[in-house]
Amino acid sequence: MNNPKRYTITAALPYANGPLHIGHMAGVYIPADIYVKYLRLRKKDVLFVCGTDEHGAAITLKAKKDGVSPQKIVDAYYGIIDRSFKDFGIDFDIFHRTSTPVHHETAQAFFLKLIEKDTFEVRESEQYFDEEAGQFLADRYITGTCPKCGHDGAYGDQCENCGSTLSPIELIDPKSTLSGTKPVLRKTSHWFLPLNKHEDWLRDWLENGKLNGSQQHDPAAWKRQVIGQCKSWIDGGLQPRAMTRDLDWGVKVPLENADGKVLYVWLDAPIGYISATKAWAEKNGKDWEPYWKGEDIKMVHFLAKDNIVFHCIIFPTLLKEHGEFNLPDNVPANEFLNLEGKKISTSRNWAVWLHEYMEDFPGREDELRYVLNAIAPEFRDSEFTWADYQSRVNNELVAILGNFVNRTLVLTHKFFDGKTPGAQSHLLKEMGRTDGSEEILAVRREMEKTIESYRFREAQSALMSLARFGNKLLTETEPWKLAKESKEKAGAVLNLCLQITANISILGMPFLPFTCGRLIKLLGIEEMDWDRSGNTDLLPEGHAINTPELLFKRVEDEEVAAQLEKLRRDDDQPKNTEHMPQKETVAFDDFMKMDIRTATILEAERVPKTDKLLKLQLDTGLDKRTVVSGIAEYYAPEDLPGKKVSVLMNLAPRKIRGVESQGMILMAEDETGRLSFVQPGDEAPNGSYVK
Ligand code: B3M
Ligand code: ZN
Repeated sequence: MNNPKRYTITAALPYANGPLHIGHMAGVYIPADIYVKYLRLRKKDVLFVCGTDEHGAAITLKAKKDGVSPQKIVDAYYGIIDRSFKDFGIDFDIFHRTSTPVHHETAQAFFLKLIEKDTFEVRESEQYFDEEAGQFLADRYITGTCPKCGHDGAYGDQCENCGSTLSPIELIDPKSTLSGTKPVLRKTSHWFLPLNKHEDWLRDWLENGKLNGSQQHDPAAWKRQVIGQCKSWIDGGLQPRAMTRDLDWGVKVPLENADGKVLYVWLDAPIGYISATKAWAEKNGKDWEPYWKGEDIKMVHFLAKDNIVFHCIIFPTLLKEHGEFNLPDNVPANEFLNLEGKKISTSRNWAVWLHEYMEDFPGREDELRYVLNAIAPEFRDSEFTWADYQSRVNNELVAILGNFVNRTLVLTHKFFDGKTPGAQSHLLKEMGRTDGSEEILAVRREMEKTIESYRFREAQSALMSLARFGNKLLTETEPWKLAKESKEKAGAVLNLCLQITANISILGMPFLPFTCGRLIKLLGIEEMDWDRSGNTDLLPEGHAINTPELLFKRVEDEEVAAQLEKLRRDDDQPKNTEHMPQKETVAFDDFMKMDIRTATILEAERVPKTDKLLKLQLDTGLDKRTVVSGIAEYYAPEDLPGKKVSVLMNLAPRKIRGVESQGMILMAEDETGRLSFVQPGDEAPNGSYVK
């Protein structure tokens, strides 16, 4: 599309089950934000939407793990995620939520339209059901032995030990994670999207850009790996996919006889882009439809590679079936960012969290934006290391950009009283130099070309080349020496340097918004449109600039060492627990029903053929009894005799792996799942009440 009237830009909705880390930023949000800021500087009509994805097993599992309601989880993380986006200058028009009424209504109406169009096939299938918990089990809620490698603790959808994709039916000895009981197969019916029937048009659309016979997008403008991934999916044969689930958290299926059923999270989440648009329009007195329906819209979805199939195959199929909405013009998905040689892992806390970066490096948001964009995984996986962060900040931002701007401003104050000297291109020519206009314009053009083809790393390098050009000019002409022989010549050089600086304040805005904001203040100018860039007359003769201040600070070795130390310390270690919200209120009487006492471990041994379980003999003061405890990953049996513990005595006895467990040892569990004993002091003899 050559000159769209509107741009609708979406960024993948992060699950509201954890804070954001640098992988999210480099993969999705920084590229999207650069693109949007650029379009806005070009005065385009652009809408940038995002929000939290608040449904699906990712949320309910986290809620179960923390022992709180899903609502509590999503409320807590919505705030944390929203804050991080604001902190790093990610400029959404709206940051919405999929738990809002407008979203539920929009998703339900969309679904009903598809029912009307006969898009789905209702199919009956057998699924695992937990009779004790009284509910069907999502794949992730079932664990068992992996049929491929024998690993005990594989999930219903995947074995994390050997990486095989599984279906819950394949698990040997399946167990429900809700009740620990063996689930039973029960018949249930769901609405399936017969993707197999959509292969032909999807292929034509993805590979040739054709939709209903006309050219809808330019496939040459798409990243090869995105089309490649889709092609291999389609070549492998698309399967019908259930678009509903038996769950009590999510958007309810708006039909009769559908009690206990919700929309599949990947049906509801992308509709979140539409409902966010509606909410934005409502708030701003605008019309939402022109951003989704019509010829002259350019719609671009930013996301990471694990979301490609949902945005390039499933969502387009739903949109096309619905009939009223546009399909995306591009999906410039990124690959993954690794950290210090390993995959980023939320559960192992191998990550650089944005809210922690803010604490450790306040006021240095642009430094992280810059580095993450410089190494963004645009075409292949890439890696963040703290040493590389330090070297890019010190050798590029400080030594090139910061140094150039600072020298320019300081020299202008020193020799011209802080006033812009007049342009003198003939003097520059006499000195054997160009007047810079061609070079600056070339940078602008290069940036436009690369940004518009989603190559933001190259665009940022082009920006830096402008600062390099300016630095070289200063170093070679030495205006501080020139000023002594010819003030005019020194003025000619500094004029050009100031014009370059003003250009940087425009061209750099999408990449370094905070820095460019400060630069504008230092130059004493208003923010200018992109179209003003590429010129050497941005600052008129005599224009006063403000007192220089440094734009960037060096990253010291100690700061890098501290970050590395923190990563190592935190790796597999408890994370702070501030994100584990408080559970629901209980009555005092309910608490007092629990008989918790102090006890001492007498003997401990492993329960055969298990990874996690220990069988413990306890002296409870009242009696000697056996308790099975899932702590074998954290404690060796030989270290346990003599340890004081707290026991819930009146828990109904349960048989675990053939051993009757008479009670439960109280453990403290941190966010990573690591367990440690809740220990009474030595003063409390066995059998003392804990209350
Ligand atoms: N929440 C998956 C993810 O965070 C999902 C994206 C939804 S985009 C509509 O990776
Ligand atoms: Zn396995």
